[in-house]
Amino acid sequence: MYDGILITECTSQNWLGRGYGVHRLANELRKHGFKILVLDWAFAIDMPLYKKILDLAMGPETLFVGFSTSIFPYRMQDVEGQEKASLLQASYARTSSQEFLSLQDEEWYAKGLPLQFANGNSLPWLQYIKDKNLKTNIVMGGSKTWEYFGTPLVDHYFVGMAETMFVDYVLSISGKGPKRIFNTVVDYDTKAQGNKAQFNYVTSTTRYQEEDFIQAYEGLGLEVGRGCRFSCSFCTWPLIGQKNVADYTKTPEMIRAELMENWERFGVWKYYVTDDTFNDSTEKLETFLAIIKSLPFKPVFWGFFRLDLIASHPEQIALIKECGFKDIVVGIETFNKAAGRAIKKGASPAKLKQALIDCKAAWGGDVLISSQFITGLPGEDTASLAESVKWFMREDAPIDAIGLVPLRQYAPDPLDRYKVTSQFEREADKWGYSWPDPVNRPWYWEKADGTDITNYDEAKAASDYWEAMLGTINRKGKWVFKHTAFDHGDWSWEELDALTWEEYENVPKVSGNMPLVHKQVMCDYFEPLLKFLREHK
Ligand code: B12
Ligand code: SF4
Repeated sequence: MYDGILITECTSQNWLGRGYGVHRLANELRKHGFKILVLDWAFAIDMPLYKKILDLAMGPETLFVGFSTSIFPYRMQDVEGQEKASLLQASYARTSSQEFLSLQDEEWYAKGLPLQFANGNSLPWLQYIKDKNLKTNIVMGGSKTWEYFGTPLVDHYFVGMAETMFVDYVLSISGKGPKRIFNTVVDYDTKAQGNKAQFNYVTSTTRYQEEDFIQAYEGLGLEVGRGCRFSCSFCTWPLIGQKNVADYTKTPEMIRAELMENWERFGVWKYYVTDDTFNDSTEKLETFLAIIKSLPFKPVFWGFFRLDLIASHPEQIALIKECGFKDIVVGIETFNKAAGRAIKKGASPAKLKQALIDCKAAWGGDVLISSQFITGLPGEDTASLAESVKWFMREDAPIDAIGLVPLRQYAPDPLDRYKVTSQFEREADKWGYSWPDPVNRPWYWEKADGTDITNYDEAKAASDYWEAMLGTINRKGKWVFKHTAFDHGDWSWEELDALTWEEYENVPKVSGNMPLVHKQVMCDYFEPLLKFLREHK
């Protein structure tokens, strides 16, 4: 029986990776002696499986069941009347996004917990918790929490990073710590920086349990630093504009220990790095490289990088490859000067293009580059978008995948004080944005900036059109993160690289093979977990 259960979705369109946020929280709670179960891959949890797990894991002492909304489907995404949640806005991995979206019509997927919750059918699921134990609290947290406000039977919503607030809460409800009153929406330390004696980020570490059934072929999360020193105008993350990013970079010893433990216990060698800007300083890359070189194995990484920083610090190009990054995302957003200035990414487009050319020339197929563009930014018209797309349509374009997404921003709402809004949302007048129907279509903005993209629908049509066109280019990159040991062993990068292109193309990838992914998580995770829970009841 567990003191607490945390349930999370992990987007499975691209690779098999765990939801890192709840494992973080579980680790912090375990320091206080709480017994916590984390349930990953919520998409595979249908009602019968959910009941089986709760029957085995819940008891009279269970203090809470928590749901992480971070990778839950978007609820308010150009869906008329919000009748049906959208899984993704779109994806930088454009070839998979349509296949992924089509899952909404697959019965087994539609019955899964995340889509049921997003479509407003969570009541029977939450009622089951209360029926088992009326005292068990139901909580929600994660980056989309505000979209789930008002869910029946939820006791509390946690906004932002929750290592301090959630631990305070569990200590309070368990009687192990000071009693305090918590509002329905808990948001008094959204950066988790308020009490260093209780939670010191730089020495925190994330360990996994036997009942996590971590497999060698998985990609685990790795947080090296937390917080971003930039403040892009469209960004809705709580930790932007941080002047003290160096204070929120983990110590080399902690990073090394986490990598070593996961290698020795589970054989894990793939990580998605959660830092929003991994290359915020060259020193950070050098320190990371020193850690990697000291390991007895060669891990590979996926991560986010700023292209303007690579352009102004070209020494980073060699370092990124040497560190073992195989798959990187650079958020370019636009090659339009006015739009670039508006979002506060004002580097010259010529410089950015040259940086991409230099990266591709240095990396070839060893480091694949994805990027995302945003349509509907101030000052950018369709002709400007067409020009950027034309540049990427060349067979030798220095990029491996490119996605376009319409600018996502919502009408002002009384609940805004509980969510992280973007600068565009806060200063909509300045940029010419308005929302004609804030109650029924809060995502639908209009824009008066003299360009021919005058509303959300036009921005969406433009992104769909150009994305489909870019999808016709045939690029020959081998994506190490998109693989899993479906009907073979855990292939190393070298084994994958040794395959001919034809062989590689015939290997099922995670994206587009959700029934196989489902089968695999049932076999490697849920079945052993049920057995474990039965044996430890
Ligand atoms: C890795 C990542 C991904 C991976 C996820 C892989 C995986 N298996 O998890 C992939 C590439 C698939 C992905 C996809 C997308 N992502 Co993303 N992603 C991230 C990223 C960089 C790291 C997430 C993470 O692990 N963070 C570290 C952990 C510790 O933080 P956390 O998850 O937020 O958890 C903390 C709190 O939220 C809270 N918490 C979380 N769960 C719970 C549950 C309870 C009960 C409680 C109390 C608290 C709580 O406590 C945790 C500890 O402090 C974040 C940015 C960031 N740095 O967080 C963006 C981010 C979450 N992504 C974002 C976006 C926009 C997307 C995409 C839409 C991109 C796209 N256009 O395709 C898709 C959407 C996917 C979806 N269905 O939602 C935005 C979300 C914006 C928003 N407000 O919703 C973020 C915040 C980036 C940003 N700067 O804007 N993403
Ligand atoms: S979009 Fe990325 S780089 Fe820009 S402020 Fe947000 S986290 Fe930082």
